[in-house]
Amino acid sequence: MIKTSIALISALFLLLHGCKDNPEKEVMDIAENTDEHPTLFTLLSKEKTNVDFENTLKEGLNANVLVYEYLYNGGGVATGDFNDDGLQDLYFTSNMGNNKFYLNKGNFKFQDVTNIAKVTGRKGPWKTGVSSVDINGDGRLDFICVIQGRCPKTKERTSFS
Ligand SMILES: [Ca+2]
Ligand SMILES: [Ca+2]
Repeated sequence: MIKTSIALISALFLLLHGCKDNPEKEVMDIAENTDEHPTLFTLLSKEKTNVDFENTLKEGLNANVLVYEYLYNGGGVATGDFNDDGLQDLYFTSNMGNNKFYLNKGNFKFQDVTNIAKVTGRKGPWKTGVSSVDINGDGRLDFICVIQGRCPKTKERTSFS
């Protein structure tokens, strides 16, 4: 009986502290950097960085957690100096939309070069992640995207660097 009561009280405590009224408020609290609560990271706006990538999911009959349990696992991000200028660039995968590739221009400014580099990824779902590696051993960094689900044999391996 005592173990059950302790478990219920613990569950109630976790439930109450796990629920927040306003998740955006929490993000803003984390971003506030004060002398009393110094932060390691600073939230930068898309207006400052030009990074406007969003992994937007559109739920439907064939896209919901009952059909696909990994629906909310998210996309991926890879960093690396893909153009050998000494600055870390960014590549984001979107589960349902177009991937985005940003070249670092310095001072936290990025340029969207997705269409120039022709690296939007395949049309439609389901792009799950990305990693940076010199996959072909030519000494230049590549990024490799992961797609989950069925696709034609001819589309199984597509690389770009
Ligand atoms: Ca770079
Ligand atoms: Ca390479």
